[in-house]
Amino acid sequence: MATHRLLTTLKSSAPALGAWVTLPGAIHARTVAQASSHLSWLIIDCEHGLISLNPGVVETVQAIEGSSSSPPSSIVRIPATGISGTDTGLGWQIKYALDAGARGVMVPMVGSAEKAREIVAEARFPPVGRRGFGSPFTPGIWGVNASEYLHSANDSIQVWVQIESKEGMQNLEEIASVEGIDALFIGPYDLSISHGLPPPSPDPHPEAEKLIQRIREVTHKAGKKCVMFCTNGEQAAKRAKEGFDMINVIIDANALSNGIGSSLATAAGQ
Ligand code: 3PY
Ligand code: MG
Repeated sequence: MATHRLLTTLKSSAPALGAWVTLPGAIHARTVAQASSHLSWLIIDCEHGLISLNPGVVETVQAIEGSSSSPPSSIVRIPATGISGTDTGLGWQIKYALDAGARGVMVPMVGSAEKAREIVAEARFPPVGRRGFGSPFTPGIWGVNASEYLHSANDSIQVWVQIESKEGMQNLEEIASVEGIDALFIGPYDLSISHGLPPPSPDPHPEAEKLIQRIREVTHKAGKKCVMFCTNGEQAAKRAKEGFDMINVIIDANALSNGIGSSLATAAGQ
């Protein structure tokens, strides 16, 4: 099977650590990918980041894939949401991200099991789903031939749904039990504000924390992986001890401005 870094890490006992890529540009993505040997995955953020699905994702995935012999796996967060009753373009966006060579997709604000099933269908080839097969480029980005790609994509591609709304919390058990979903991803910012709570600053409000722990428990009970979004290494180390399987550690833009800011402050004697 065509494997990749995240799948290998998930087979070990250590949590798979990731980072967020919001800034466009192939060299930028490659620089992030090469920043740490601890990185198992990167989110290419087309929802709130500035990377376009076309052509931004193709360049970004290629830059990451070529960054080392065992590069972090590219997971594309598409702009369309999984809010119930909306037709937000999920289908073509998932197709485009996967045809660009991504190792997985993540959909924001998934609210129901029906939406989760729709996401699985768009991300998996028949007979599991309804993804079309046709890109002449995708197998080459993975370094396999077309037949190998077709036969390993369904098992190899990660499908993540974000739980970060009241609707998502109400339907949590049903969403967690949808076959073909690999992981539930907690977005603590949207989860907090959708419940009338202040956003994390940087740690979540105690009431939001209860929701976070409930998502982790329900996800694990359903036999799925749970992913937590953090914004610094200390938070991430704490979440690793709590048993999260995958943890986002940092956002590229914040790392850049914090690094420049703190060096300049030191130089200025502060
Ligand atoms: C959230 O916290 O809302 C997220 O989506 C994480 O980026
Ligand atoms: Mg969010």
